[in-house]
Amino acid sequence: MNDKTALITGISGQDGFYLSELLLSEGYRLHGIRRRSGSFPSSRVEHRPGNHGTPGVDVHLHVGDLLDPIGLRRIISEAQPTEVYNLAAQSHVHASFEDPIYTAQVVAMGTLNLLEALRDYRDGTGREVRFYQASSSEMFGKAREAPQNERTPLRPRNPYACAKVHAFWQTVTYREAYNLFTCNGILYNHESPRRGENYVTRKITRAAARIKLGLQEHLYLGNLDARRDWGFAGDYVRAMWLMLRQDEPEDYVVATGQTHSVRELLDEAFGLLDLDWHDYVRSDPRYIRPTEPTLLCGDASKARTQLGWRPTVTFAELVRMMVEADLQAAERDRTLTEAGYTV
Ligand code: NAP
Ligand code: G4F
Repeated sequence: MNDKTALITGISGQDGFYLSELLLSEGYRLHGIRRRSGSFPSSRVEHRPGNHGTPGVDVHLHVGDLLDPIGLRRIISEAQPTEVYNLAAQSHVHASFEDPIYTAQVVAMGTLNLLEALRDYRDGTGREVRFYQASSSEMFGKAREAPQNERTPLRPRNPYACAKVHAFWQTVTYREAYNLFTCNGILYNHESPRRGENYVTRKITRAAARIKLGLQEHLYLGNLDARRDWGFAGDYVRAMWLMLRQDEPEDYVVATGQTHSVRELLDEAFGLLDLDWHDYVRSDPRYIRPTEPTLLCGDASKARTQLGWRPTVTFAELVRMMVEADLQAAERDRTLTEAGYTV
């Protein structure tokens, strides 16, 4: 058996994509869990490497769900992973206000289902497994200090963050109580051309490109004063992997340490296309959240010192990368539209 075998939950998401690329380049045998989809092939995994038996690409996709503990056990015993990356989540903060119970089930109980399955697997087989938990800066919520680090108290401000806090402490508990190698990566916002279209960065870069090409007239947004510490997803998955390379399991903050507002993001994205966003952006109260975090800005000194990790992509480079990708996608859409297709 290859001694580098990883299992990724949430492989169809943004981070699942970049982590798969990294692990494959590091020679891993890769297993991923994807949810059953009504449509076939599921559009979010159809393009993933190895899904069609690409020669030399060692990826096995399993249909499963964090809410199905029996299925998780079956997948783990089939995959025999040496590392597990738990990326699966209902990851949209605003959606968590509308679906708090579902969010808690997937994010909190789903993580516990996985940890329990891993504990039994390790105890039953004697095989050690290293575990990464996708924790979030949202756990700091109403932080009284900025920037935040690994010692900053957790003060979650929304159902998603509360569920992530539960998963965070279970991850610590399984490390301390059961001697499992478990790490929390407390990651700040990270984005890419693979970001879901309903997160603010991608919503803006996609709209700017479509407005430029005449495919869209307006962009409806919520709080333009919100600030985030935005980095590039490709950089952040490397930190996940590095955490599981250490001698001892620990928790790490991963961030750029710089924040920008949604307004600055609009300036940057629309500016690249010689557009003035004030002409197109409209306010929609439906996108305003009942609560927002105070100021999420991360101090990644520990990751820098212990993991040797640092971000390589600046905010301006990230926005450019996303606008360019969305412009290409919009050009494809325009071609299809002109040929009479509905996109
Ligand atoms: P994402 O694009 O929303 O991906 C989430 C993944 O979870 C998708 O593959 C989704 O599958 C899967 N999933 C959802 N519910 C599931 C369930 N019940 N069982 C199995 N799989 C399920 O999120 P991301 O941006 O890649 O983030 C990865 C992880 O990091 C998430 O846990 C997120 O909360 C956390 N995080 C993200 C950031 C960030 O800025 N991106 C920052 C901090 C923490 P479908 O394709 O079927 O929907
Ligand atoms: O892009 P967002 O939806 O990301 P948010 O809420 O920060 O959450 C993301 O990052 C977290 C890490 O800190 C992850 F844990 C989480 O899974 C997710 O990946 O919103 C960013 C900001 C918010 O303050 C929001 O109020 O943008 C503001 N915003 C303004 N108008 C909007 C909009 N956000 C969205 N999604 N859509 C809007 O129209």
